[in-house]
Formats: sequence, structure tokens, C-alpha cells
Amino acid sequence: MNVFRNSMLHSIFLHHPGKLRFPFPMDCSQELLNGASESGEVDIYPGGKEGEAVRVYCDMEADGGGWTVFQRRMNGKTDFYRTWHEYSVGFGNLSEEFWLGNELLHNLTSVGPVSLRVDLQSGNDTVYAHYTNFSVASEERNYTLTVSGYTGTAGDSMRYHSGRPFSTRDKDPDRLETHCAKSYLGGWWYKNCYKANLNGLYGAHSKNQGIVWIDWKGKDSSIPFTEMKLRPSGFSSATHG
Ligand SMILES: [Ca+2]
Repeated sequence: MNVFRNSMLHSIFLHHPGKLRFPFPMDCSQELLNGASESGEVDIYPGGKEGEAVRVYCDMEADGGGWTVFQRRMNGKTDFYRTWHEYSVGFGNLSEEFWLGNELLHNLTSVGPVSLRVDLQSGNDTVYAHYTNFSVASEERNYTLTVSGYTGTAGDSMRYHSGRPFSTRDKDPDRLETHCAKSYLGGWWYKNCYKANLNGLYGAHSKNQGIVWIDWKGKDSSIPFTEMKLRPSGFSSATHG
């Protein structure tokens, strides 16, 4: 589990000496504005100063930085064929593979307009997808995905999933269709069933069960490195300084 509850004193005096613009940063974009310019793990306060600290990984490099990373695949060490509850609270290891958790995704995308970035790598080949609008609804609404406003080099494989509820091996909110999470061994905003399957089976090159972004590598190629990350819409390197 990746959610650590650290004391506020530790966070303020050890990592952030001096006066900070955001003493209780709500995400990695505020952490960047506080002066943290290198990628790595930090504590954020998505619930404000009254809330609990949550440890996350910040990408401070891609497109100006300030990204809160919520998914990474890189070596197949972490099982992503998990339950609804596990996807809700998050799992894995922040320094390697993880899913930050749907509850936190809902919180982080509820405060204002948020953008999504997906980075994909295969060998020396890297591509990205940027979406201007990204949100994940509450658990009562089955963590339904809203995503729009694509630009990038990976192709727009996420649009197909906009408006879809999350589903897992033990919970499929729309039972009238295939239980896609069981067929493709992940937890995702499946439709019938996917154009992107970034929580699929690591290294699986058959049965379309791998880590797939159809508009880039098709269905039969499992992508060896993926990251999904978010930050407030409109944030750019030009706005901090
Ligand atoms: Ca279904």
C-alpha cells in the first residue's frame, strides 16, 4: 500500500524549509510551485490542511512538470488483476508499478478542470496523449470516466472510454454486456471492450490481454512502459516562475 500518513511537521520542516506558497500542496502542480523541481515522491494534502497526507509520485519533467502520476507499468512485478476495493484504495509501489486509487482520482479531479497525460514507451519509441478535460466520478457513480480534448502523438484511444463506469474482476456495473475486466484481466473503464487497456496483463502478446493502446501499437502488442498523470487544466511552465 502506498498511502502513508506522515506528520505535517515532517513535511514542512524537513522537505520545505522557509515560507511556502502552498504549505499544504493539494497536488504535484502546487508542489512544483513550492519549488520542488525534481521528479520523485512527495506528500500532498488533497483534502486541504485538515486532511491526511498522501504520498504520491510527481513528474516534474514532462511538458513543464507538475503532474501527479496515478499509474505506472514498467516491469510486470505488480499484479493489476485486482478487485474493486483494491482499485478504489490503490495498490503497488510508487517507485515501480502502482495504481494510486480511484477514490483519490475522484478527489483530485473534482476540485476544478483537470488534464490527463498518458506517456507510452516501447524500446526507444515514446509517444504521449494529452487530454484537456479529465474527471473520475464518485464511487456511487462507479468512478465513471469523462475525458475529452485530445492532442498528442499516441492517437486518441481514450475517447472511446469516456462516459464508461470502472469495472473490475468482481464488479461489472453494466452486466448486460461482456464482463470485460474478466476477459482482459484488468480494471478499467471498459466498454465493449476497449481501445486502451493500460491495466492489462504485463507482457501478454496473445488474446488481446496485454497493455494495449490500439491507436499506437494495435491489439497484439503489449506496451512495456506506461504512465498516467494529471494536473490542473491550463497549467504550463509559463505559469510558474
Ligand atoms: Ca460489462
